[in-house]
Amino acid sequence: MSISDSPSRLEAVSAPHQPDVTPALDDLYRGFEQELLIPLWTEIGDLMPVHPRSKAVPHLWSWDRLLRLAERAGELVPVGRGGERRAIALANPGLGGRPYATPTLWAAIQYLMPGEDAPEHRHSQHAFRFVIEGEGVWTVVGGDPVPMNRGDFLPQAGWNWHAHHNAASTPMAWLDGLDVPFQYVVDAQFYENGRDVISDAERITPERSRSELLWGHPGLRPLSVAPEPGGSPLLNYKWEFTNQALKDQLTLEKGGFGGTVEPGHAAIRYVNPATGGDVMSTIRAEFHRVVRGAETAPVLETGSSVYAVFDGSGTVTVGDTTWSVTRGDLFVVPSWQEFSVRSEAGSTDSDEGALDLFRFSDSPIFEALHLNRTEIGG
Ligand code: GTQ
Ligand code: FE2
Repeated sequence: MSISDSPSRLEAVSAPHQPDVTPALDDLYRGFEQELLIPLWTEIGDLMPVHPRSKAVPHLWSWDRLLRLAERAGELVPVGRGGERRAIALANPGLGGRPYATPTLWAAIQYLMPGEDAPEHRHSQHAFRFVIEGEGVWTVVGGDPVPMNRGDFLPQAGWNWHAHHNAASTPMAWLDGLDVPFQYVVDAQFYENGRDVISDAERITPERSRSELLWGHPGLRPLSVAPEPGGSPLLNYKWEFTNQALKDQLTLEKGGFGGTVEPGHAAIRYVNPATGGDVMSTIRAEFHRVVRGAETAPVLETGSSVYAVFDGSGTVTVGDTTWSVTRGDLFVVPSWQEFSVRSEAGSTDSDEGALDLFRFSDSPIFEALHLNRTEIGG
């Protein structure tokens, strides 16, 4: 196709509210094209929509199918220098085949076989791990071995050295979240390889990391150390504390003392114990518990989220799409798409018989730039 026949020019010349096509007008558009100029009036609807129209679409990945493929990768694909991690990213079908769950967020299932090491490296990308199943892997962050068990949330701010090693006799899978797409689009990335093999002193398997011994006591901070700028100094938010916080909110609600965000919906945000703010500058993490039979109010928010179904089962609605979800499933909520969940009866570990959802989002970016907006839908 020649330049003069490009659809954008033909569309532009024949757009509504535009003068009739004349040789002079045609010549003007040809001039724009040759000088690499684009007039606003041909692009306004796409560039300045009345509300966000994300190219990302709502999508659900089933845990069973993901895990089966991760297991196959464990048998067939080695982990080591170069590839660095056996991590398999969720690729949102609206984002052109890129390994992006949303326009800003990377989400992946990472799989490590017994005895395997993922080599040390560091990068500007902020990252976390959330354990959906299993135990026996230690992530070594800045020389501090941190245990990973089901329900644990492990933030790891950018530019920290990290390696993972599986000290158990069984494979382990977990969820990774990073701000890879965001740092890609703003060209912020730096990356460096560390040692190929971690030392024996780092291969120990303590139940609590040094970071937890220092920072893991509610409301108390050590005077002996200054917190790291850039992210939370606490490297593991253990499940027992998250679970207890949610249980206590629901107990208060039952006693008529409130404490929940809405009836039957307890929720917490993971925060930096040194600041009370988000655990990382680009990623927010939360945990939601919706008791059996309860429903959340439909809400629209700027920014995108990825959810992991930690336990229970229910129905999730994102925009025009509704899914039945169950333990381990992962799904995406794009910017400004109405979102609600309903918790349903099902077999579950949590004593409330609730739908338990881990969520991460790019909200800190939106809040820092004053682009955050929330609306109750319905
Ligand atoms: O575990 O260090 O999913 O560097 C993507 C990039 C995990 C990691 C990912 C990473 C890692
Ligand atoms: Fe990494």
